[in-house]
Amino acid sequence: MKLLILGGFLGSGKTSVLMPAARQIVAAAGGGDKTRVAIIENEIGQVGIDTAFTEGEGFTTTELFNGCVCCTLAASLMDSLCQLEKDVNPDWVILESTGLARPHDIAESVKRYYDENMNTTVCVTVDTSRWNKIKRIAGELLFEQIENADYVFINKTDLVDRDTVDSVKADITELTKGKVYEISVVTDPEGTEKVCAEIVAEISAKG
Ligand SMILES: Nc1nc2c(ncn2[C@@H]2O[C@H](COP(=O)(O)OP(=O)(O)OP(=O)(O)O)[C@@H](O)[C@H]2O)c(=O)[nH]1
Ligand SMILES: [Mg+2]
Repeated sequence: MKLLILGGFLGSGKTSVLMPAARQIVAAAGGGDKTRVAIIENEIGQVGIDTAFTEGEGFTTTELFNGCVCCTLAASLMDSLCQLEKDVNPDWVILESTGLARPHDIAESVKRYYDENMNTTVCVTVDTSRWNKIKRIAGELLFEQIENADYVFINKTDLVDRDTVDSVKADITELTKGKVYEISVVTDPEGTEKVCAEIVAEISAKG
């Protein structure tokens, strides 16, 4: 099983990116078979708004609520992966982490406690329109999320002007070791699908 972890601050676009990513995985496998992808939704609270959405699209979705899988619910994540492998045996698991998680830590624990050879990838979304405000409030957390990401999506570029996109991109590029893409899930869904297809192909090539 490959694990794609979608991280990024609250409201940055994780769920919006999840669907094109899941669709591109299914398409890359020849289309049609949605059991190739399973989704895990992690939420800090008790209510899962995102789950109704992912299940509505036909993907098996496991909910992990009331905590964060990068800390308090780490053991529950291992249980869920084990259960999914047994029941569904998907090629890919996409995990949407909470906005307050450190996705790189999740990847590390999965390798340490579940499978040291697991193909894990961290993809982080950034709300370009709120970057300058949020970095002042949640600086350290945001920076850590981005620093260790394999891919960073500078999202919601439709809400800002070109200069703002460029300055946010400069900040992110300086911070991260990963590849940086500009996207706008809402106004350019085709562009987002294309980026997801590219990433799915790259991850698949890693084995
Ligand atoms: N204008 C614009 N809105 C967007 C874009 N991407 C996402 N949104 C909107 O931003 C809001 C949050 O998007 P989500 O995908 O739910 O974000 P999230 O990171 O999953 O949010 P949480 O799970 O609550 O942390 C929704 O209302 C989306 O429709 C974008 O590219 N442009
Ligand atoms: Mg979400």
